[in-house]
Amino acid sequence: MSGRPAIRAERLLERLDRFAAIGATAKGGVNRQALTEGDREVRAMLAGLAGARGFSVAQDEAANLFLRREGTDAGLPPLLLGSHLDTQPTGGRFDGALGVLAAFEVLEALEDAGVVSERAAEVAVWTNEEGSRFAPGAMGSQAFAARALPPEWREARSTDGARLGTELAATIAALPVPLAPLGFPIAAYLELHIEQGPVLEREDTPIGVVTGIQGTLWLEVEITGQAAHAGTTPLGFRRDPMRAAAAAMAELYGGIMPADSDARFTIGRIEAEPGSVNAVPERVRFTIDLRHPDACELAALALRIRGVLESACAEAGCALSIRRLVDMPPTAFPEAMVERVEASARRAGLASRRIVSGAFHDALYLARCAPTAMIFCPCRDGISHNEAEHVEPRFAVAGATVLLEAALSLLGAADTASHPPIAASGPSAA
Ligand code: HGY
Ligand code: MN
Ligand code: MN
Repeated sequence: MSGRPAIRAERLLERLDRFAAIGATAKGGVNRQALTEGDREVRAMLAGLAGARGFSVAQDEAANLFLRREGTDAGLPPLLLGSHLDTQPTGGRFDGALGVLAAFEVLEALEDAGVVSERAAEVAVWTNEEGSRFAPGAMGSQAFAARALPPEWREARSTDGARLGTELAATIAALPVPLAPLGFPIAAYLELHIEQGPVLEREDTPIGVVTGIQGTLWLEVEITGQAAHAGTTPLGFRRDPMRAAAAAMAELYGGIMPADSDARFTIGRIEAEPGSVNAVPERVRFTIDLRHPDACELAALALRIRGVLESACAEAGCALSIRRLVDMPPTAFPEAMVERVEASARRAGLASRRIVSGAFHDALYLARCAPTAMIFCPCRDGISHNEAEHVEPRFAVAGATVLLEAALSLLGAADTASHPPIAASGPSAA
């Protein structure tokens, strides 16, 4: 080993700029939605960088991409590091991309230093984490953890009318590399991500040690009434789904978040059919994103939402249907992994604090496969899912440094008596 592995800040920061150019928006953000040409372009770019370093590249039938640096024992489950490269429609340069490029930087740092590890280390690029073009989110990591891709997902239609199965096939075909199995044993999983909230920046703490992820429900609400003439139809003759939706929304906005500071209630998308200025709509469809750290509270809120919608629809003479698009229960990461990340931050000389993630991440599903941990770094004003998303270079490098330290400890390639490498037997409470 030629010297201790180290993150090369300029290489990481240059990559972040280069990748942000793919799908760059006029306002300085990124629109690189899942399984679009931009997504395929960055996947190819990363695969090229991996090939240039002698790392092998593979992808599975969910188009999850794997870049592998071999260890001495190919039979051992690898250490996996990763995140996602797809973005929101008006996304930022760092949500997902920081985790992927920092993970790749870790592999390069190991290679530069000639680290010999028993286990392979792999970077995973998970398909469609955002879920904004095709629901559900965290699609690739869910399929990996379940070792199956539900057939009905392939028929999912995007907001721009595309069929998921078609886009998935095009993405896989665009990168002719060996096919990886959908799901395979891994020793542990690490993910670096921006906090997407204000806590770390407010406390000027460079590292967040994520203890878990709150629960998330996505609902698609459809209210059906009767289309009618806007000018000639008196109130008593209307069955107006927009009126039902507006009444329910007012009650839910007024009653959920003001009453519980841990609850998150968001209506991000709404559409009316036929969508004509002078016709009472026949149908209104909107999404609800509901989150809570407590599973029971989440379930209670979901029941309350259904009740409010049912009474508003009854009042307006409309029919109601609610489809559950995403149901992610709250997840806690193993204490041993949390402590390992804290020890890694200490070795890197960086202050850290424990934090629960308000956003979901692919790590939520990897936690079902192996010991999993997440590292957060601050983002400016806590802004994310916004083109103004920004991370100070020093924080991006700090996060990557802790990711490297944690990887070294798990690979058994660091002087960490306190945290021995993963037992050779494979996944454990590492
Ligand atoms: O919605 C989320 O929590 C994630 O950022 N996609
Ligand atoms: Mn993300
Ligand atoms: Mn996101």
